[in-house]
Amino acid sequence: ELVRHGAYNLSFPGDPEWEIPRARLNVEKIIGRGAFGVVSRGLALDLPGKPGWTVVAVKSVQDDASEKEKLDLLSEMSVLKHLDPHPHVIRLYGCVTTEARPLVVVEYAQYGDLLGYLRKSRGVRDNYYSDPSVEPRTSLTSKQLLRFAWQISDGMDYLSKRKIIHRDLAARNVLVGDEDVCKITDFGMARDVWEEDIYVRTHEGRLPIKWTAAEALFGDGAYTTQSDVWSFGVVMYEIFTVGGDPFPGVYMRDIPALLRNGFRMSRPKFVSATLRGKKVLVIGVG
Ligand code: ACK
Repeated sequence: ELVRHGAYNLSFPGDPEWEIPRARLNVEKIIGRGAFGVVSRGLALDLPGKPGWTVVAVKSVQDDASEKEKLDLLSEMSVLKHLDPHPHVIRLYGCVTTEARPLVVVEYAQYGDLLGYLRKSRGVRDNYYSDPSVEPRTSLTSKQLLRFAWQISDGMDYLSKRKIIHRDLAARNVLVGDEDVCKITDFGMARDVWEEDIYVRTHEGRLPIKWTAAEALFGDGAYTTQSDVWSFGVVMYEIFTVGGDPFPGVYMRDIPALLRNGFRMSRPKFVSATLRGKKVLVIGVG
């Protein structure tokens, strides 16, 4: 089914099963803006199975977005449509395709992205994210950090079982919701996402070099569930350095050659002895 868009003459693939009547959605405040699009907080009335008002996040595109960018947003949504609600994956509520700009309505995660959450836990004066020789101070316990890692692995396990390759797993693409629960987000868009200093332009688009598996960087550039596992390893580095920058001191442009020569990121200097030692009990954390 196609929904026609008068003045703009654009067409989006509508889906009556997921369409939210525009009148039941109040878009309130912009909470994030970038080359990728715009994220706002909003309220939705009477979502399926949720009577009354629900706080939601509304994803949209910039005012000057091309039709391709609009369709990309809806293609992310079409990935989410095939998932059942999972505690560690951001949940899709529906979309609005009856206006010039499509809106994708997802679960709201009140604490924002995990990278910001980790960095905030260091306190306002601690800005040493990129200096691995400075021990991070944090209000988070090792157990909480381990729980984040477990939740993300659980969400990724679910995605991989549904044959979804994320391609852009990173702490910036994990959200923290009620009770500090991590939820994976921003998948399906990876190849089209753009962020300075993280993605570089290639024939395929932009790549988050420091999070991308060696085999996906060169060779045929194929992404698999295993390349998501590599990214998960980098996320573990981000978690246990409490928001540290991966590959400290290494220029992004040097990474492919270094990896090809067998170079790997070293273990962070400041990880608590219980996590570093052999006594880590991962089973049952969660
Ligand atoms: O740290 P933040 O507030 O959390 O800043 C980023 C920004 O939008 C750009 O991605 C926030 N954001 C994205 N999706 C959601 C969501 N579902 N719930 C809450 N905040 C979100 C993210």
